[in-house]
Amino acid sequence: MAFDETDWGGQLMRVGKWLLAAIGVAASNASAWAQDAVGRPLPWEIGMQKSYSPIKDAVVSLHNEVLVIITLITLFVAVLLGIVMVRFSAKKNPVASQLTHNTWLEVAWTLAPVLILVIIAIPSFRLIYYEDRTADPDMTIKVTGHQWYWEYSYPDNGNIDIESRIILDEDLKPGQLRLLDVDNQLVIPVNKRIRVLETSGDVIHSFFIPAFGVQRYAIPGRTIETWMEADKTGTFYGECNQICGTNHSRMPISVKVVTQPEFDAWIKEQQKAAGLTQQQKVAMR
Ligand SMILES: [Cu+2]
Repeated sequence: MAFDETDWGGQLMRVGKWLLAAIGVAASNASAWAQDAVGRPLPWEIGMQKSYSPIKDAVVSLHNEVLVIITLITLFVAVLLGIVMVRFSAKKNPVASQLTHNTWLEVAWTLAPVLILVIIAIPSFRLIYYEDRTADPDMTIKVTGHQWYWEYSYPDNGNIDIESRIILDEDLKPGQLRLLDVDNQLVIPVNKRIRVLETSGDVIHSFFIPAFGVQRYAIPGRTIETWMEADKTGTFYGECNQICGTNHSRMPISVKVVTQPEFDAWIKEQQKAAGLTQQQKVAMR
């Protein structure tokens, strides 16, 4: 699949920033943010977050295709309305037509929308199956939603298990993002296909990372699969986006994408902290 790289959100943001600068308002406090925060929301953003993964490229591409179709439909309906208002106004057309049925016209205006929906459905289903499963992943992580934190397990790396909780407002350090930064990040290697298996320990949560185009329910008693592949190192932010209780807004996702050697070093550190024995380490091989 070839995906259009047009970044409408970025374009709109640039226009917004320019307008604000023109009236003398500081458009963004980007410098105050952590330097490596790559996938994160920005002030005055209208479109989607910039893409940093193949799935998100596909999402943006489908979005642009559908945008063309709905724009054409809207223009077509607007033109028809204009014609009706001018040509069939009470002034110009005092005697209304008594016509109530026209079989061919009715067949046409039923079939045309059906065809348009089929045209949209084909790339849409293609995308659903594309993000559903990855053929040969480089590694697997398991994501478990809890009220109200995330748990990340690395079954390929000795079942390391980390819990990730929000940094509360009063504990925020300079450069940390409110409602987005966490104590323990999900760490993954760059340019690697990562199979994500999701489940929940209590209620339904949803694992959502806009920059990777990842959005999947975490449902208790079920395991749901998706995948992600980051094409840039840095920090990427997401949130639980399924209403899951009082602190639904207090379970952000922060992903640290690092190089493979950095990832290996991090895994070793975690194994040491978890106190894995040599026997367990050998068994993992
Ligand atoms: Cu949740």
